[in-house]
Amino acid sequence: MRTQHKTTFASSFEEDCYNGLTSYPKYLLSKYIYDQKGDKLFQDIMDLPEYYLTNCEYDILQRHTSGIAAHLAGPNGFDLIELGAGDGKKTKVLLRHLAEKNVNFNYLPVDISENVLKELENSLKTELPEVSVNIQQGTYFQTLEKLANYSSRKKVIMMLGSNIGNLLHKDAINFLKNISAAMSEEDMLFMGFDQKKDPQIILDAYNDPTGVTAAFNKNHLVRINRELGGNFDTDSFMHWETYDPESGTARSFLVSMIEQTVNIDALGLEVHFDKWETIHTEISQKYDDQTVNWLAKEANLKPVEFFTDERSYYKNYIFMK
Ligand code: AVI
Repeated sequence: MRTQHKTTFASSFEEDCYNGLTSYPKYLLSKYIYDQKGDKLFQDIMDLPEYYLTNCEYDILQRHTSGIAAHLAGPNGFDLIELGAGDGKKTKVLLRHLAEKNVNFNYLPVDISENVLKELENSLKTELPEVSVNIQQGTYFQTLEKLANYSSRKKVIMMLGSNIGNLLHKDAINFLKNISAAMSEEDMLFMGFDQKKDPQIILDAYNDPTGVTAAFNKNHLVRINRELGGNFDTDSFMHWETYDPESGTARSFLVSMIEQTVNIDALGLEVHFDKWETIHTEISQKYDDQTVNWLAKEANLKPVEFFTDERSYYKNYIFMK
């Protein structure tokens, strides 16, 4: 590996890749998996029979729609702000119910991708034309700040998919603190947390036999090759998943099956891999009530209710300040 330190970078993607691949042990940040191809692979993951998370949350929203809606809707209506709205498949269950019950609410889906938001807006126009939709393109916290004075009504901030699980606990606490700072006393946070369960079920969810998850993980390398002029041979890396049932942390790795050197032109970097050397690529944290209560307390939030599926694989909690 070259020893001189690069100090100027054209983007945070460059800088983060440089830092991760010159560290020991090596790592890459999971947020960079999601380019167009990564988004598509994640959609495919959500359709896998092994990836139980999506169906569990869908099941919760279907079984407990009226209970959830009763908690979220304030007496004067409310604004429903969804962080990371995606295709809205799960959210539409709730939106449909709220519309049928004539609840007075606005739906404000937040996403970094204008495309995703436009598609969601168009699908809602045909499927649920009675819902008032106001798309918000931007990062989560910039948008929450911008929406602070959007209306005087109760705000419900919603984040589905156990996306918080991709953060280390200290980062999750900061994330929740930022949400809490955007909430007033009557506001609510509705958030999904994947739960600890039979460790084999978790390992299978992140290591499907068809190799979709492996391709998703290797998209890190594909993206570096395309955008940073890398020459990773993706076949010489294997996807590897571990799960620690005590901490509840599932960890994804790419393991170099041979000794090799990879060049990344845009970073001016030669990266050496010993045989079986690893790149840590993602964590997917699994929770129990004790851990969720602790995270909430650290972030100045209180869990006031939760909803779960038949097997208690997954929980959606409601938090207030
Ligand atoms: C987006 N996130 C919650 C997924 C998860 O379960 O950690 C990403 C994922 N990684 C591998 N499979 C799915």
